[in-house]
Amino acid sequence: MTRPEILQMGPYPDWDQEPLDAAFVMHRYFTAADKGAFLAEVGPRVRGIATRGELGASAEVIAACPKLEVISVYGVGFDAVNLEACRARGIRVTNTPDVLTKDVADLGVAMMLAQSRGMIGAEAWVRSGDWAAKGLYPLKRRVWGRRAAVLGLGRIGYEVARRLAGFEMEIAYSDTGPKDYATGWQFIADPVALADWADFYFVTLAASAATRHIVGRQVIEALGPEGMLINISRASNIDEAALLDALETGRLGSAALDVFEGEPALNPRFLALPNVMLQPHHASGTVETRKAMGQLMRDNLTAHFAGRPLPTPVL
Ligand code: 8YV
Repeated sequence: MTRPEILQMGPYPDWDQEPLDAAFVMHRYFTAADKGAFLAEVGPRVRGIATRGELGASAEVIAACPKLEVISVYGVGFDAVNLEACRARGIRVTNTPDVLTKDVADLGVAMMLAQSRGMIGAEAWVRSGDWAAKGLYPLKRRVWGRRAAVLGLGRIGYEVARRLAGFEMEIAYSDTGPKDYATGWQFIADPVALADWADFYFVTLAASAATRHIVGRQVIEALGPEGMLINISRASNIDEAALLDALETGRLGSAALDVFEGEPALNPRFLALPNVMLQPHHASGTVETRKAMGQLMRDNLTAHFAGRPLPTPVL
C-alpha cells in the first residue's frame, strides 16, 4: 500500500518522528528554505497535515494542498488552523485534548507560586552573593487564602481551580454560564467584575476570534496594582499592548506568561520588566504528556487513512 503523503509543519521528538516516517511520507515544511516553492512542489500530493497547536495551518497552506483530507494537531488548541477553509472543503481536523490538561494546570499554578513568592529573583539573590552581602530577601506576597479567578472553566480551568482549592484560595470563575461541576466556586459572568474581585487571574480560555483581547485594558486595570495575571492559553486572549502599558506603569502588579504574540519572538518590552515571569510555551512540555499527545496525533491520522472513526475530532 502506498503511504499517504503528509505535510509536517514543525518538528516532533524522535519517538514520534520515527513512527510517522514509517507510516507516512512526511514532507518537512519547517526545514524548507523556500516555503512557497516547497508547497508548490509537494502540495498537490498532500493528503494530511501534521501540525502543532501554535503552528496550525493557514488558509494559504490549505489552499496549496487540493487533495487535503485531514489536519491532525499536536495540541488541544486549534485556533491557528483556518477552520473556515476546512469547513468549506470538508477537511477533518483533530486535536489532543485531555492528555495534557493536568500538566498545563500544574504549570499555571507553579507560575503563580513562583511569581508571587519571587522565586526567580530569590534564586539570583543566592547565586549572586546578595544574600551574604545584603541580607534578607525582600518580602513577597502570600498565595494561600487569597482570591483566584479562572476565566474559562473548561478542562484546564477546572483542573487549575481544583488545585487552587488545595491552597485554600477563594475561587470564582467566568464562563458562558454557571457550571454544575463548580460546586463551592462563585460564578461571576463579567470578566471585568471577575478581575475587580480577584487577586490572581488565570486565563484558561480556548482561543477563537470571539475571545480575541477578552482580557483588555478594563480587565487589566480592574485587576490592579496588587493583581497578577497568569496566561496558559493563547496570547490572542490578551491585549498585549494594554498588558505591557499596565505592567510598565504599575497599573497591573505582575504577570506570568507562557504564551506571546508572534512567539517564539516576543515584544522586547517584556524583557525589560521586573514584574513579569516569562516561560517558553511549555505548559504541556513533560515527557509523559508529550508522548501521549504524539500518540494521539498519530492515532488520528492512522484512523483517518484506515477509514475508522477519528479518536478526537474537532471538525
Ligand atoms: C503546543 C498547545 O501544542 O495544546 C496546545 O494547544 O499550545 C501546546 O500543547 C505544544 O507547545 C506543542 O507544540
